Amino acid sequence: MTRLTGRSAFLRLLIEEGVTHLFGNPGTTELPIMEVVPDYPQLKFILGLHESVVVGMADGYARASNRLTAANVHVAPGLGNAMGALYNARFSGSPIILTAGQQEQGHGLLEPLLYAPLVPVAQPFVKWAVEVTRAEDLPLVMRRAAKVALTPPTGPVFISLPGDVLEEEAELELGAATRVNARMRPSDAALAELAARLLAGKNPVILAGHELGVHDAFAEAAALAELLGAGVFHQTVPYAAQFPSEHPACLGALTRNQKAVRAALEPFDLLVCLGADLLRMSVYSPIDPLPPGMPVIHVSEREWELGKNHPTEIAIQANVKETLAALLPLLRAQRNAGAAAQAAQRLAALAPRNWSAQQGRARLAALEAAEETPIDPRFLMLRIAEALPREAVIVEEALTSSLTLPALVPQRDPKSYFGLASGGLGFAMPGAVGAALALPGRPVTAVVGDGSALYGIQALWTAAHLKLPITYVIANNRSYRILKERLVSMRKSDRFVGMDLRDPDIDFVAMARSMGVAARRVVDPQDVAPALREAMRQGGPQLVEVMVADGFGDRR
Ligand SMILES: Cc1ncc(C[n+]2csc(CCOP(=O)(O)OP(=O)(O)O)c2C)c(N)n1
Ligand SMILES: [Mg+2]
Repeated sequence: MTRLTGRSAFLRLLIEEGVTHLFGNPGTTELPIMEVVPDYPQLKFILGLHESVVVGMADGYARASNRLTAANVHVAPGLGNAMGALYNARFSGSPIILTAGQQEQGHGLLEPLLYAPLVPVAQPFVKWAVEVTRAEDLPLVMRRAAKVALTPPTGPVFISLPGDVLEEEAELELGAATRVNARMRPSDAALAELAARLLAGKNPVILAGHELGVHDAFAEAAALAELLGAGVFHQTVPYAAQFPSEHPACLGALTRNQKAVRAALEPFDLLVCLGADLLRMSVYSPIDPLPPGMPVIHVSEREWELGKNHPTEIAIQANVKETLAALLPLLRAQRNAGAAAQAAQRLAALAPRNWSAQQGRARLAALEAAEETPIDPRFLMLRIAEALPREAVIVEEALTSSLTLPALVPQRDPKSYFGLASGGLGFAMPGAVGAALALPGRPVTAVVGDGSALYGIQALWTAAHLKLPITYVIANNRSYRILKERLVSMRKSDRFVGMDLRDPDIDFVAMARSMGVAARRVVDPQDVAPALREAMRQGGPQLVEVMVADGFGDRR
């Protein structure tokens, strides 16, 4: 037993659970915590200047490290500000313990400023939400929160910390961490059935998901693709990297367009979904993205995803790496010479349309637009791809401007790419900070649209404060171009209201400099490459604002 205040117990328990960074934005209700932060140098406090940025940084850190991450925000308004980022973290399954200071119990009843019950606010977006009512419960609550966040399906949890609990002294037994080993592999019978079904497919295709990246299973997935002679699509949502793009079986990413996805899948007779979301879409369409009657095999540790929207012939709740490790020897043993020859033939036939072939075409298209001013975003993406060092980490949220980026920059390793999660904007600016903290030694390049950047622009200050090796490339088309495009294509109107970021124009260079980030603006296509090279050479946080075409003749 140790006699401790609630505030010290809170920090000690975070540290004992392996947390190294506490992302936060403090207020009066968090002062007890801030007071003791200096007592625990093992836990680095990372200040974010808005709660969406705080949770966005934590999300980036969690995605890039797959480790338990902590974030603290300020009572009801702070939690409210964080909800969009929390929604993102829920999609990406980030194991975050989100806490908020709360008005003292009883005092809250008087409805003071800043008070509202916090648990019901956080609840819909987290795996578990609870308010601590006695300091003596902190060990149990914190240990359980860590366990819940880290057990697949991983995801954020929320704890409300009333002031009186943080002040209270109690005799505490801090206990010890529990880690649930959820690296389950299927039963022998299930593996045998799976192997037989896979070998019965005449023309299978694989849908690769982020669980392959999270569990470091690129090699196993590649071996499966080779054994089956199956092409591999990246899943529709790029929470994290999914499959090495340069592998000859890689066919690039499926879009979130139902009609296009269905057409892409139609030629195949079996869809093998590995640690992926089965065709998560965005905008409504009456068309089902899965071709009618297409048989599906789905392996995921996220039980909820299995058979969620589509009947699934074989649905297996298991760890994808363990499953593949057990499955591959069976397939090797059972596959006959005829099947092996057919697989090799299918694989060879993918060459003209695999990722590498697509990259060649994307490169040519980008080069054809090389002279255009304003700069064609495809040309910008090509120049970014060329400038990136091999070990670079991409954080991406540039919508229309970055459409071609996944075709130009290969996913090489599980930490090489972090993109859109829930559709909610505001991840990339702070996410890059979290990724840079989680992956020391790896330069981070954040490719961000002008609109998207403004949902998390304060992250620039944290990047400057911590001198992080991040290059922010802002694709500035002075608009919400995607909304304009959709108004035209979906509603046949070009009366653009609320989609232009002009008059006054936004000066990202001045904004970056005001927060301590060196910045330059590029207008001429031939200046793109030198500006990117120079920014990346500097090492510290840098911003390159690139004026790109708005797609509508830059009319005002
Ligand atoms: C939090 C949040 N608010 C609003 C939106 C709606 N939205 C989707 S795309 C978009 C425009 C993004 O602009 P930008 O980053 O400049 O990319 P562009 O469309 O110009 O390529 C907006 C406002 C959203 N997805 N998330
Ligand atoms: Mg824009």
